[in-house]
Amino acid sequence: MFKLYGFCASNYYNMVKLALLEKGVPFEEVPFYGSQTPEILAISPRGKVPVLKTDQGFISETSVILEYIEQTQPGKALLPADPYERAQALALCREIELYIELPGRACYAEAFFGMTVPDAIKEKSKAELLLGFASLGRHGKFSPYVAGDSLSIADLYFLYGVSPALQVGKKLFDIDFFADMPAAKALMERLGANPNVQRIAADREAGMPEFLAMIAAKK
Ligand SMILES: N[C@@H](CCC(=O)N[C@@H](CS)C(=O)NCC(=O)O)C(=O)O
Repeated sequence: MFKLYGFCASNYYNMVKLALLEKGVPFEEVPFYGSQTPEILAISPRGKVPVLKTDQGFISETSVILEYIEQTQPGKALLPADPYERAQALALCREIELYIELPGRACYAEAFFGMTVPDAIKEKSKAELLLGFASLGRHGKFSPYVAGDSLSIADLYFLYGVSPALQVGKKLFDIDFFADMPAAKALMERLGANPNVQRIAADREAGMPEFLAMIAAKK
């Protein structure tokens, strides 16, 4: 059985967890925080979460884990069978990760953890986020899912990569990045009603005090 290493407050961890739940693949969760200690680096080469333990060994990097699960596991397909449509869905994942999640992440310390992020970094993130959301608005189909008519890996990136960036927009820049994207907003609300998404949100809530205590200890 797969073992999913990570913690419930991690948005990348939750992308993989949702893929496994949606496909009905059995897995065990192993509490694991990223760091640069030799023990952690022996499992995760860059010290990041999540990591998937398979019968053959560990796999790191969310996009790679998700493709591995898609290639090896039965259950609901989370990528289109048609190669062109598949490429579009994967491009949307990459665009969300590179142009929305990562610039948003540069501001998480201030938006979520009571720290201060230098103005130059915030300005850079704001400019990148505006371009990232514009790109999502052009490329996303939202008909009704991000990449078309069925739930795909792009929706996992959307749900867990875009949500924190939306909060960064509101908290730090007083911007609603969804202001001109009603279909995206509606999809986010619909995804929130999915029972597996709700289960993950409850686990996240339960794991949050431990995670915040760890962040406080690091400060
Ligand atoms: N590129 C990685 C990013 C994963 C990532 O940033 N994980 C965060 C938690 S959400 C982490 O492990 N942070 C710990 C650290 O950087 O020390 C992936 O796609 O899996």
